[in-house]
Amino acid sequence: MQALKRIPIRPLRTKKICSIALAAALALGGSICATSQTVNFSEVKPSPQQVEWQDLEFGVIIHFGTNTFLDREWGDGTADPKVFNPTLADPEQWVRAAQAAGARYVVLVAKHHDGFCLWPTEQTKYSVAASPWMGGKGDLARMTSDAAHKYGLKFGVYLSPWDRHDPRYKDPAAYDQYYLSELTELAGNYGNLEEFWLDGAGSEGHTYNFPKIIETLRTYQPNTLVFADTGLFEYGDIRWAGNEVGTIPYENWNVIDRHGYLRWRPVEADTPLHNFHWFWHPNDEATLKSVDQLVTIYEQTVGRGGQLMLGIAPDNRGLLPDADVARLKEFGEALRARYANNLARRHLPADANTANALDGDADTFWSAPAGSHSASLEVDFAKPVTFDHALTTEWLVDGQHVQKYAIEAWNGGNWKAVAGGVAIGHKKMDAFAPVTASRVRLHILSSSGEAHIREFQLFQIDSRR
Ligand code: FUL
Repeated sequence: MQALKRIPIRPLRTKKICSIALAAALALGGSICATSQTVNFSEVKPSPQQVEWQDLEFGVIIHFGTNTFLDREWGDGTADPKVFNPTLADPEQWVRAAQAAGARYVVLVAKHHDGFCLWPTEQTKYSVAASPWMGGKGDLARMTSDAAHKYGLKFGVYLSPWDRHDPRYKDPAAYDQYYLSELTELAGNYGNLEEFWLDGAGSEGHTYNFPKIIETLRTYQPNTLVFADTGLFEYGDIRWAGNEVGTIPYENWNVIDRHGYLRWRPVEADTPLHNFHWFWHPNDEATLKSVDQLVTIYEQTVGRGGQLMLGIAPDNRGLLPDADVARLKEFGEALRARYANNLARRHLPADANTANALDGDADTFWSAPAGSHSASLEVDFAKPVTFDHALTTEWLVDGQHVQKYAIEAWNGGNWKAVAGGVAIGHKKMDAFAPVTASRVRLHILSSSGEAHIREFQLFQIDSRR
């Protein structure tokens, strides 16, 4: 099971915290070190990179290494590199399977906690270069980034700070240098990195020079989004959901106050395709998540305005098992089937502003009247429609504005709420008992500035199960 993701950072005197945080924030691309006295939550906006990343919605993280051959989850760093010998390693197969599920980016665990590197780094002998695979000439970072780009997916890396193999780990300054050199190779040689995963697991009690690590990353990858978990929040453009079961607690707000400074930090929820297992294990079919479980996970992550990061793991041949490939495909098909028939598209002619939220085009949006704090977006139909799900997406470039909303149906005499909530954010999915109506509205009950809605969609899903 997952250890609590925490890394102690270098102890700081109180008065220096803001300047160090500011340095880290600037290194992260110009974001603001602000206190709640100077900046209001609703005034904090995403960076262009965060806007683009949030639209990806769903990625996969790939675990593969000596653990795959030794039936382990957390290698202790003593495995002989010679055990790493996949005869059929094929990152294109991994990427195709991820794409069939609907994933739009791939993060490769280039080094897990056991220290074994999947690219032929010059910083240690403990890598694929010392394995029999491809005669020691293979490079899985290269093959995976090439495969991702070939199929139009974005690529990123995970480089574990915790290293159970390298002797320099005992000497924080020497290890920082080692880690920075590894990072420089990964950041400099494999094209654009969409996301950099900074995992705090296992690092309790170790001190790292994170400001320098982020500065180095930014030198070569100014647009990378840094995922950082609980203990490393100062460095992150993306935050951890706080669990690995695939659910984002609702309410989910993008702007978070941590230790007195506000930043836009969208959330990513990581969970493996096989319950509790990030790496492949023999005879592990029973842990494979069902399509229903995966759909629920999707709706409790992406459907709560966050990102889903699903763990996939090649087996000891270097291929995703057939059952996993089939499950990923079924999952993608189930999602597409659920959300294929947007009933709101059948609306009667509407004004151009309203039509922008009903056109299935994420690049257009409805705006509530300038300066308003409540408003309604109404959809009218020639004949009553029956629906049991709604999907609402907020245009976030100007900030997250909606703070309370209801979905209401006209019953001939009154508007009746069928669902509602507080945050909408990137995407909000609502499920409810079937309703039949010819007038439906998204009622913004409270917003910090005028609401902007990219899409308001209606579906009839449960009757088809
Ligand atoms: C955790 C690690 O300890 C797991 O092994 C896995 O890599 C997961 C994605 O992150 O913190």
